[in-house]
Amino acid sequence: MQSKVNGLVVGVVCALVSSGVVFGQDEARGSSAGPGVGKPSIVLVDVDRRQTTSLNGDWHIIADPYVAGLYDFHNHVIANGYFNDQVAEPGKNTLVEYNFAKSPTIKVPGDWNMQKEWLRLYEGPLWYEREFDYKPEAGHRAWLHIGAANYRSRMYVNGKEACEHEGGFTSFDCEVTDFVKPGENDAVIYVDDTRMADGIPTLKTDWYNYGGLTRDVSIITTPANFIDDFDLHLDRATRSVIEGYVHVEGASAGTKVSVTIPEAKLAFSGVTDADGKAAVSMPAKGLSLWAPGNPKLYKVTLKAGADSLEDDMGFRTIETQGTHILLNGKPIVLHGICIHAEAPYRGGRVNTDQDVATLFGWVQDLGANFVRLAHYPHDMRMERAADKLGILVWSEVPVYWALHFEDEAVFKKSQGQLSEEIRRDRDKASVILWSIANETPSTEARTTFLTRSANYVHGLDPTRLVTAALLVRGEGNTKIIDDPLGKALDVIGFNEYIGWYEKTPEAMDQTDWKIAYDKPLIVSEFGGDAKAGLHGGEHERWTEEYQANIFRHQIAMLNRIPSLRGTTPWILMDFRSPVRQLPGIQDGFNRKGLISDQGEKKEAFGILQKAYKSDGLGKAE
Ligand code: GCB
Repeated sequence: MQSKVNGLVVGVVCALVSSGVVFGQDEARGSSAGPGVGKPSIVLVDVDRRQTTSLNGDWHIIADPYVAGLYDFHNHVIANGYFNDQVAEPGKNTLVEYNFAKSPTIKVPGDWNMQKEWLRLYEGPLWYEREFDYKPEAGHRAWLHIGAANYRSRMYVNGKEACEHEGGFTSFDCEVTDFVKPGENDAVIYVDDTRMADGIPTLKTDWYNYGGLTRDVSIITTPANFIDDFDLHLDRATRSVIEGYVHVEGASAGTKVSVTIPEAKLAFSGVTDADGKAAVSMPAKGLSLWAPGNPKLYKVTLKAGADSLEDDMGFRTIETQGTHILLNGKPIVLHGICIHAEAPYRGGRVNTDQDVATLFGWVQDLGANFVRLAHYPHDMRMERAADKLGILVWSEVPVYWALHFEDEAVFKKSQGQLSEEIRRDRDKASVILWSIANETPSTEARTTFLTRSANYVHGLDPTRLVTAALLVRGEGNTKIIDDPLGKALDVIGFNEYIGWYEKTPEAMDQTDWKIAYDKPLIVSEFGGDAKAGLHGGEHERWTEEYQANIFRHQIAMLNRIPSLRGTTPWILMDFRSPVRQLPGIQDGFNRKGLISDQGEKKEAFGILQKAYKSDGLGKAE
């Protein structure tokens, strides 16, 4: 059984194209991530619906800039690495140069920067350790679930390496069935947030590099054979059939699978093929279709052998027709706003129900029906909330600015992040757009890389639309959208900052637009900084009046673009960024929020709100 299980786990990992970092003695900036045995992780679906033992709470930490926990003075791997969590036995003269139990603690989930002043600007390796009680169940498997570990991480349970991972914003799981024992167990996690030239993102971003275990950590228990992936969606052609698949990890051919939606009196049963996959197709006439204004979620029960999962799912279709976006066959206009995963009031990353409620409260107050979750996958609570509230979602990977597009290894990493993101969220009706990049340079290598990404995403999820936030060119008073990447996209996103990084707000009155694509457009960013409470004339930079003036002119200008189907101005709330240093104004924050990080609404909020509530920005047809 055991070898069979191991074999199957490896099989799943290959199918997933896990980012499965195998990082060894490296690499950028002399940092070293360890010997790299390369045990990959997988992504379990619906982890919030599984039996879990939370590992949130206090963890001991050791900051380890010289990676003493892995290597000796000649850079050889040491046996007594910190992952052993060794303590010198009383009475014996053993040399142990660390002690987790006597080291300080921080909370998980949470980055280290905001919890300890001495770690505020720390970027590098740091070890986490905690003990936990567990009761292994016969015939079951145990998984260490990590909501997010920024950026590279290695997971150990009771001194054994469970897996390693690269990518700071996607969730992942490592199997620890063979490592856990009844009673007290010890988890050690190594997280290194050193920025890397060949990372995703790369060295430079306009957001804070919050390091550590920034989202929930838990142990998940599953049956030996279990539903590890599924896709259930309404067919685009008739909107009267639910189709897709259920994959059962470890199942042999002929394993029975069922899907039921009791409220709609729908039931499907089938069997798995030799790969553990059962194709699903069930007539589903008369469903109440999910949409903003009707966020209808059905209880869906999936069963396979001893495993059973209950999800809450909406059913809808999304497609394009010429320059239109059709939701459930009808043209829609997306009144949106960009959001970073910056926690309101307290800073750090969004990772609680309260954070999510605050952000979506503001989104609803704005009159928006759409959010762009920039610039990386957010905590899954965001998509769950969007599903419940009827808010459409643009989801993105941190393929941001000048990545190493010519490097095949970087492409593989991007595939890993895309597949992890899609696998986690393909059950959410709110997610309609997968964004593959933001503001990338228009080079041949970039276009090849991202065209491959678009094809890859279409292959993984043909039911949704692919987009990217493109840069715009200018010639005199004309703005031109003709980035060659547009050919590979379903919906063209574009960012422009007229009135802030170029020209004046009034220049927009003279700006015309030339668009090379007969596709729907979303202006994925525009805006300008304002310090909440700073008032002055509408031509005084940094004042609320200046920002409001930009919004007024943007709204008028954008309404002259006939194919504009959506808007996500930059940004809902101010967010921490090390490239924003102006004392007294920015103080380490990008101030383009419509709301400050302390919840103060700026004048521009009201202007956008008025446009959205009166249906005065963009047109559905
Ligand atoms: C952009 C980026 C975004 C920045 C923003 C700004 O174009 O996509 O990440 O934060 O501009 O404020 O400059």
